[in-house]
Amino acid sequence: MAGSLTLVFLLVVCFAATAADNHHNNMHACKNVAYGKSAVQSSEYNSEKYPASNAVNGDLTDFSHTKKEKSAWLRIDLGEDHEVTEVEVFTRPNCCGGRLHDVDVRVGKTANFNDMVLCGHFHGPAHVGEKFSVWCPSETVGRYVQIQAVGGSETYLDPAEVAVWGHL
Ligand SMILES: [Ca+2]
Repeated sequence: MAGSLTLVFLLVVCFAATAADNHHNNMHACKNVAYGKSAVQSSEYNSEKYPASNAVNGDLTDFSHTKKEKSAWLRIDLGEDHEVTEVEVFTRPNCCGGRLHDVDVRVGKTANFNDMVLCGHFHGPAHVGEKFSVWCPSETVGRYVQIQAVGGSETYLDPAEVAVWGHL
């Protein structure tokens, strides 16, 4: 429930940002452009139960899940370039929020993490049921969004959902 309320709140923020952009004649709707898109992750803990697509299905009660490894990552393919404003990463509702720490969020026109624009870094750790947000530099455009652990230690990456707020 708390997660759903959070999503609604940030929709409002997103629309406010859209209104502020109107002086640029940017009338495109701001929306979660990751929803229902394809996603891949660095490894599969259980590809049937916890596929990468669970992170972009709009359901905060299920999650994607990598194996425990260094530099675990999740990459979303938005299908085409989007101007990305903000990325939100939601932890699982009932467990393991503390696994989410020392994470970079990047957006790029190619799937090469090192060539992507850094939108933000989350030091963490998060708490169960929490989410964190990063705001991309203005006019960040890309097709791929990647969440990657950069702390150097082995960790699972198991977010409940990743919302990417942007424009076409
Ligand atoms: Ca989900």
